[in-house]
Amino acid sequence: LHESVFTPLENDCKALGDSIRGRLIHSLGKDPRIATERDWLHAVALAVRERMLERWIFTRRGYQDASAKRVYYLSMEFLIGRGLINAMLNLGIYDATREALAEFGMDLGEIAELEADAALGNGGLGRLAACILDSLATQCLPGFGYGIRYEYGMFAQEIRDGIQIEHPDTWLRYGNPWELPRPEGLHPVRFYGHLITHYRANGEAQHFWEDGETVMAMPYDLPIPGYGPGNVNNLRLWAAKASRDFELEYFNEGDYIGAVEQKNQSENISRVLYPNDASQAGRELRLKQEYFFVSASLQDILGRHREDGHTLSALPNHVAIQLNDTHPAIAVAELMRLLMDDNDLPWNAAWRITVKTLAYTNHTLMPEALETWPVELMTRVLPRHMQIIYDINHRFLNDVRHRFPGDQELLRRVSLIDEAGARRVRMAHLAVVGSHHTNGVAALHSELLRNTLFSDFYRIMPERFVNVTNGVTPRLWLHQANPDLSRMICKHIGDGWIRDLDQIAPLAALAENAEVRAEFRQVKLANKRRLADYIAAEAGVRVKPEALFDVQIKRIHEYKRQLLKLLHVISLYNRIRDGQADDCVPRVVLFAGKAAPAYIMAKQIIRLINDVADVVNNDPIVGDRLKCVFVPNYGVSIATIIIPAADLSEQISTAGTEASGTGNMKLALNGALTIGTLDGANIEIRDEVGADNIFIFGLHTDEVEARQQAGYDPRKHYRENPSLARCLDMIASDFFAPDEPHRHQAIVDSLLHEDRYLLLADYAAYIETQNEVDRLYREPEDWSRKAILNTARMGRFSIDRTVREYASQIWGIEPRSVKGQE
Ligand code: DL6
Repeated sequence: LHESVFTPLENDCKALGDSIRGRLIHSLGKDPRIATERDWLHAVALAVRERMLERWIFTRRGYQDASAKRVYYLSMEFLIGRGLINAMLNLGIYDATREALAEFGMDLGEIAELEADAALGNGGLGRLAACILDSLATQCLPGFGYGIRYEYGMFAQEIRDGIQIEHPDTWLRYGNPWELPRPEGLHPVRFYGHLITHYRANGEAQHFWEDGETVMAMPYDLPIPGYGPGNVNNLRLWAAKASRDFELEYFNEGDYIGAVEQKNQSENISRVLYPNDASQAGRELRLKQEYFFVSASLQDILGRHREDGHTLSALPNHVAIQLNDTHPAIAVAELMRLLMDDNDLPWNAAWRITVKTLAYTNHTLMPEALETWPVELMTRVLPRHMQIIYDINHRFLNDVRHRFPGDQELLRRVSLIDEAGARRVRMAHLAVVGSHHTNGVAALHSELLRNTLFSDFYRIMPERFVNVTNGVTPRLWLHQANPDLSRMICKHIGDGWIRDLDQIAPLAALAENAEVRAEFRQVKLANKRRLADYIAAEAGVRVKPEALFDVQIKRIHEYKRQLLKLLHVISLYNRIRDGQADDCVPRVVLFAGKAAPAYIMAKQIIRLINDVADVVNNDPIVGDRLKCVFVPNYGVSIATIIIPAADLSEQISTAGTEASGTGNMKLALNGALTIGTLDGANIEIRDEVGADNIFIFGLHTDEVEARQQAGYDPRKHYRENPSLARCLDMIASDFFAPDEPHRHQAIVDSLLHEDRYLLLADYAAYIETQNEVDRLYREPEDWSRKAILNTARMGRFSIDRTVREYASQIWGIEPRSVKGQE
């Protein structure tokens, strides 16, 4: 009986049309005569979703029946973007669905544009999490995401008079057709309260965490379809709901309004994503968000483990949990608490299980991004966890003392508590000590972790440190975003590369074929036309598609050095005005990215970019030789328009600051040439594409450090380089801000007096390398050969390789394909 309820749906145009009509009328209750495009969007999404759910159920069954070890990816961020086209392509029903819609007189392209991006992340870290989910499902690996269902995701960015204005991201306003609410699967999460200690007859202490506030975590499930015959895995996002007990208490006291206020208060936990990238918010609500989703996820995981009939001591055999940065690092203390307080395990057993189950990925070396929480705050919000952290620290430091006797400084440095000033808990230390592996996300980054940030830990437990270089999903970032290039590649070498990017390598031989190069240029030009139309509509600037499209698209941050790019723009502008730009090719310089709302300097940089763009774009002497555009509201969907159209990819962070970068991979995969420093994954990209097919410039990590050690003086470069001095003087004067003369003084001051990221030191090399870029662009055959080689040599940067490395080195999981069960 149970098996006969499954009736696999057909995927032909007729069946899809029937489903779409059925969902429109029977699920949404809409009359096709008056249905809006958005109604059709929801109807199609439901019709597509129907085609995932049986496989989703079979996937879960398959893992359970095989008693497969699972990985749970705990991340505060999942930057997924839109779901519709991705799901259709992954399920292989794109063409049939488009045709079915056309029969109703609807255009799939237009409808798909109405879907809101699920922008539940800031940037690299969140997008990596989304790529990892795609890969787990595609490779039939038992892997699930756990995160937060933010009611408001990443803010929407408007540029008004050159200034960033933030608007709330109301992505759920029309509902989310992909999610399945599971109100029956609530878990309670406690905050505040106090501890009571009882002593057993044997003198052992038993701790009870009592009172405080309880918030309920309610799960919403999002099916994640793999590409082709892949599995359908699950992303479970938690929303905060007031607990019934909590409400009743107030209602019984007759304080109706008070009850509603309190309800709102507790539900605020999942209200909004913190828009901080590479800096810590440090607010109580943030700590509560972190604990909220960690506690709910761990309760869920332990519950499933029990249901599967396994003992707790066998947890590491069946479960791996990956902490995406330190945001979920409280998991170390929470797992200990659940094992000891709720399951009566002794410390040593609980500790063995915890360390063997958890692993931690670090995504940044930036000191301002490393999470620490005041001991006072942690004690108040999570008193039991603070106590457990003290215990972990005590035992860990005893161990270190034993192994390195007399080294007080070492103890101070590795302690989980920073004792300098008001005491703080170091979450990165907690994550390293409480997990079996810590990984960086590119070779250089992992080396720097071992030699700088975690050098003491590396000395103490070297076997815990590994590297797993990031990757990107070729499904979204080439096959979906760049359909013309995808078709062209498939025509020449087949479509195996979509599931296995190593299979794109044979394209390299075709780079020698003039016809293929011409075809490649045609595709690029068409993508540039599409972007030019978008820019005209969204930024009001007309650009020529034949120009070199030079893009820097990423969060706005001083270390990423958007200002260095802008100095190049100003220097080009000066050369044009001086009549010395004959050797320069026409360029369109595109910037896109959001600034954290409280990051004043980043917002100032956006304003300067727009001020410079205003002058350059409206100067008749310049014409089409140079355009500068800030594309507003950068996110996943806009990236899919920009990346396929890029000629030049700017990856110019100060060496030693960008952990990896993944935009660098997406752009190279789409045949953009990189201009970059030897930072993050740029180094590995150079190794793959060959030094002749990338533009590398600037100081190396050790040189950066040496300059800083020696007392770096940015004014020296100002004095010695007249072109640089001229650019800086123009910014400092009223040239770009005639209505407000000193508007950009703070930028110039920071560059001349500190220049923390050594822009001025790298300026000359950067300009010289940009001149080389110009020279090569004048040779379209050479340029396109190198561009094709970039695409062809990106195999290593597939997220599938990344995930396989995690699976074998860290998680110990294996593929379980469920195909054939339907
Ligand atoms: O690992 C993904 C991504 C890296 O590629 C970037 O280099 C890195 O900056 C980014 N980090 C973040 C937030 N940092 N923290 N914490 O997005 O991770």
